[in-house]
Amino acid sequence: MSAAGAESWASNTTVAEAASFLRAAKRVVVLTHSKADGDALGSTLALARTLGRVGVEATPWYFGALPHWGKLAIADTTVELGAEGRHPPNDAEAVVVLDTGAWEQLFEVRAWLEGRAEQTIVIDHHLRGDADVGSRRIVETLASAVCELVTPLCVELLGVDGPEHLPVDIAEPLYLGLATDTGWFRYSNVTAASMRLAAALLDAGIDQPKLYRTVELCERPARLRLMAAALNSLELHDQDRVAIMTIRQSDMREAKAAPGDAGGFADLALAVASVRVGVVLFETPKKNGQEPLTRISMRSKALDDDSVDVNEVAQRLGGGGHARAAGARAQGTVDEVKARVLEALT
Ligand SMILES: [Mn+2]
Repeated sequence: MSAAGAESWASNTTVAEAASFLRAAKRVVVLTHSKADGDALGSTLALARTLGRVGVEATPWYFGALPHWGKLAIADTTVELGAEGRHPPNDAEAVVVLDTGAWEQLFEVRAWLEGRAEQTIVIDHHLRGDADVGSRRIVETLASAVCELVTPLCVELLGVDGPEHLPVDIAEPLYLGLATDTGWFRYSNVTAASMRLAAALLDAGIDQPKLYRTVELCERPARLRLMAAALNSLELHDQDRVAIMTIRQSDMREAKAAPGDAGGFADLALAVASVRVGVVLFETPKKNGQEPLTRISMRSKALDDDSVDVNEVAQRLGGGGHARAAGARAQGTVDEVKARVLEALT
């Protein structure tokens, strides 16, 4: 099998079939993209808790930094933190990959996951993925969050009448993914379906103010110092339409920041009227003998016409994502990568 283009990155199975496949497994490994975000954590936790309730041992494995509130979201659910040389057990009978289907976002676990496509289900809402990650796929690119796609699977597995009847410890992580991937229901990916699901999950009894406080109002002071450094680095290009911020390892040290403190800044510059695309370039820590690597995050403004398709730009840089939010990891120093990003954008 080869990489799937937009035409083949589509569902080839149903929720009912996915549910019966997972029910038949004894041990399930639940994976998501490197550096799990709210949707990645929420979908993996909701599915693992659901499978646990129906007698299937399911363990999420996370690679890369987690958000600082990750522990609160995980609570007493058993999860594993993977690393180089620390990968899931080989006797897993089934694998679920959530919120990505791209090798590029699964690089830390790729060596373990490769060759397991027959046992693997991918559930994703991104525009592209690699067809050889999993033989079964549920893909809906119009879903605002992968939690929107995992919800019917949880409902099916538990045999309840709808999301409003889900146990609150499953409804809550689903809401977490929905809320964070839509910027708390502000982004252009919000649909009537996402609002209906949010309403149903509220009916299930989740505590939305508490969740908002946990995720959005609990930053460490280092995060604000890092934000100040990022804003200080702001450059405007292409008649003030492209905003680029840079975070270097020296900024991380001065702010006493942890890797998880650096995400989500690409949004900030979109507040400026003329700006159509916000870009953050993150200098990754140097590894001995390896080429410098720069992480690129891009956000674009939803405009009536002429919105920039950052997924398309990210793909040209070796990454991907969504039309309004995408990223890539590129070889080269921050300054080298900046020149390439600007060339791709202008
Ligand atoms: Mn997502």
